[in-house]
Amino acid sequence: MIAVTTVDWVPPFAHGLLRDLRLRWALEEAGLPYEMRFVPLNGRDEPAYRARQPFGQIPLYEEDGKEMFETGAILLHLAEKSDALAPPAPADRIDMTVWLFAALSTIEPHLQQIVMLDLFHKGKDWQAGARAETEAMARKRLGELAAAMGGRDFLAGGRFSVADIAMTTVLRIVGHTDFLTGLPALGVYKAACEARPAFQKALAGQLADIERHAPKE
Ligand SMILES: N[C@@H](CCC(=O)N[C@@H](CS)C(=O)NCC(=O)O)C(=O)O
Repeated sequence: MIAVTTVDWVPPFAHGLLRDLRLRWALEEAGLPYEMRFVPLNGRDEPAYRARQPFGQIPLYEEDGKEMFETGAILLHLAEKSDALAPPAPADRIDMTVWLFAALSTIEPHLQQIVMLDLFHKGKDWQAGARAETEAMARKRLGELAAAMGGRDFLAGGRFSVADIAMTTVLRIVGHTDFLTGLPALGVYKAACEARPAFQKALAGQLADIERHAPKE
């Protein structure tokens, strides 16, 4: 039995971006049954939740009583479980791991900083000063990624894998910017990954769950 815990609701700017999307997408691609569980947005500091997730973050993954956090670790675990999520050749699986880490540790931090500045620290007096340098660094990393991808459809082994789930969901973080404009290698790649039925189902599931838990006016 697989269960994914996420927050019950978030403000609109985070709709379609919550990281439970990565796990929903992988599970849909793999055809593995799972259930969603919900922690109140303000309940993540409760000792009971902290005991399970030391940083109070989502998502939390549970499989047959074993719990995991960190989406990268969980995606790699799922890649071991399903041929739909990883290329078969050992060398290609190494590439998959490399690119998953590239997404989460080389690209994501810079894009996440943009979100922090644009959405969480908007209007603060120091925000404008930090924004230009942060944007330059994010654009530099995205340009490097586009050059490395060179128009290929997938990151590893010539086929879809958890590396693409990580990278696509990371690229979505700056959907409110024009950073991908002028980088067709990334824009086309992201759009193709997002067109996959499993992604569409996962996204619809996240949005429906958020809507269902929306605070009553
Ligand atoms: N590195 C973690 C990041 C998880 C994360 O940042 N989750 C967000 C929601 S999408 C969260 O819980 N943020 C609240 C916080 O960091 O306190 C992972 O990939 O699982």
